[in-house]
Amino acid sequence: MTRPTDPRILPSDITRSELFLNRRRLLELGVAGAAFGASGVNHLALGADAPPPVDRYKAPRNAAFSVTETPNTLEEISSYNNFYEFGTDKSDPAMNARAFKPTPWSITVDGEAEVKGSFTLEDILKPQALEERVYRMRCVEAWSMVIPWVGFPLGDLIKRFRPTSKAKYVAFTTLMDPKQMPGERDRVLDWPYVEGLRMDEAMHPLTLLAVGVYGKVLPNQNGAPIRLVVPWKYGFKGIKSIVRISFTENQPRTSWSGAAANEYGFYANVNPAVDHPRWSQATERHIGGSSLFAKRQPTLPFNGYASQVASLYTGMDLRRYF
Ligand SMILES: Nc1nc2c(c(=O)[nH]1)N[C@H]1C(S)=C(S)[C@@H](COP(=O)(O)O)O[C@H]1N2
Ligand SMILES: [Mo]
Repeated sequence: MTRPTDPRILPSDITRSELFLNRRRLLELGVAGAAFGASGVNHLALGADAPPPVDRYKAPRNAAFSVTETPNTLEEISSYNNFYEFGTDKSDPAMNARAFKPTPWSITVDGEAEVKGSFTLEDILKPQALEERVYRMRCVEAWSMVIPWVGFPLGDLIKRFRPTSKAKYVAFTTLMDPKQMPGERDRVLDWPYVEGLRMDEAMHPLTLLAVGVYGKVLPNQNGAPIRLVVPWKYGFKGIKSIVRISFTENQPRTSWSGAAANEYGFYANVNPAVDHPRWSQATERHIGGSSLFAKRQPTLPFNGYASQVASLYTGMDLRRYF
């Protein structure tokens, strides 16, 4: 993994401008506000003047790790986001992440591991076979979506770094760059955004590093170029735009527990029986469709993934470790 990067494989070589149609041109073409051509991407949902995402990550669906519910549209997935680095409203990331540059990208690996250093995204991706997985996603704010991610199991990457026996947790850090991430100029969170998993959670085959959605590169607002997806946990565990992975002996600090420890625990397993201090977690609002008349649906323990993950927490009091 420490070999020099082969410049021939740089995805940054794909000129986004070739695919770029600015808003004025769209207006001239009379298609502003309409679905974006054959790709089905709504250009405006992605943020006016944002280049449409590139079809770089077409990958076969892993049916064994996919739910059968209908996925949300790319428009929904890319226009209703939480990414405080780009603002605190759900519509802010799509607008404010337009100019964000997710290439070139590298990730620093440090802590309790034999293989450490700085690795380009290409180094990281080269040996990994990508697959599509349709996952149920659930935010602590009691809304949900179904998303066809493209990525690979985090555990496969972790093995390449050969964590030592002292590594009990894996910590993740988002890019700190207030020039590109205007939200980092406001002290709403203690930047940079950090998250962590216990090693067995990180190694679980459901835990994904995602680089795409619907076969396209991740829209910036969804955490380009690489983000974590942990489908049995509240969305805030799914840290975006990762620049550091650290193997630690002690439970790492996490941004949301740092901001409000009584509201956002380290474990954050989706649990309809444990209410958020300010609202119920028993039901959820599914984003999309005709949400005007949409009924709230019951929230499932571990977001429906209990048969796969409940055993990770045997013997733990999940009311205490929420
Ligand atoms: N760096 C970073 N990662 C983040 C967040 C954030 O504000 N900053 N928000 C989290 C929350 S609360 C949710 S619900 C999910 C939303 O992911 P999505 O916008 O791709 O649906 O991202 C998570 N990852
Ligand atoms: Mo969230």
